[in-house]
Amino acid sequence: MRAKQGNMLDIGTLRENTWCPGCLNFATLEMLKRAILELNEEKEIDINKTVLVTDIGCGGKIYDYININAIYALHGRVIPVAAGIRAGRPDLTVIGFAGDGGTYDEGMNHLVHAANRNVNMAMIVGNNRVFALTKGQPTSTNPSLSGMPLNPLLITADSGASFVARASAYNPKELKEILKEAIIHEGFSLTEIIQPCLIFKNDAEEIKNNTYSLLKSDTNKSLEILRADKKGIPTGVFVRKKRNLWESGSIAKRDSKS
Ligand SMILES: Cc1ncc(C[n+]2csc(CCOP(=O)(O)OP(=O)(O)O)c2C)c(N)n1
Repeated sequence: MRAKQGNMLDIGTLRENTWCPGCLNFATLEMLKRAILELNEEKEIDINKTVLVTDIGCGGKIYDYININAIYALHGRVIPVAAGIRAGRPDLTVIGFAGDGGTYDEGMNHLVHAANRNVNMAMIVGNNRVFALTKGQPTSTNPSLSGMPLNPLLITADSGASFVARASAYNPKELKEILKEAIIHEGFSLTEIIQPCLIFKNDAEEIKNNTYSLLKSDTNKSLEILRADKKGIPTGVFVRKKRNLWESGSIAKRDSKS
């Protein structure tokens, strides 16, 4: 049973929050709750037909703090679980939520294929460039790992994703706006939230100084800038297009041919 707060539902929980004090995950939690509530009010989604699939990790603990239908997936396996839900129940709005470790390291194969098949789900990734819950090992977006950090936004765009975006946890207004669009986008959407890990990779100043918004720019131009800029951290929407969906109908058609 959800309580009403003013005119809006309250989808918080009474679970003790174990994130570190000041963690940027608090900003993301608040904006994700507001995005879901506003979309529900605007009748863009039905909150009772919305499912959150979360990973193991600090970010994944968001499962405990949002009172909507949700499932904890194995580490790195948010996307296949979400895709399975979507295949069986195409009437549901499916949101995946994970860290960069789970999505871009353990789960990279799933990201590439879900983007390529255009699975109709919204994947949200908190990118703090470390495996935070296991105490800060570098992930593949971390320059200290190989000297050549991956840019998963480009990999996902080049895999055919129909929506690719990045927001900063330091710009909650833009974050909420992008999350709302990503959740109702028809097809696969990736939204990366750039954030520091205040304990194991505190590059808060670097993020604040190097982030700039392209949200109001044309997506083709934004994607070009994303490819070219190796130092800055552009935010905004880099891909926004319509493609055929991977739905139960298309799986059935494929199976009947084999
Ligand atoms: C299959 C598997 N491999 C490894 C682990 C250990 N593990 C749990 S959380 C985690 C790190 C999560 O990092 P990330 O996905 O970046 O999320 P964050 O904690 O930074 O939010 C790891 C390696 C696990 N639980 N299961």
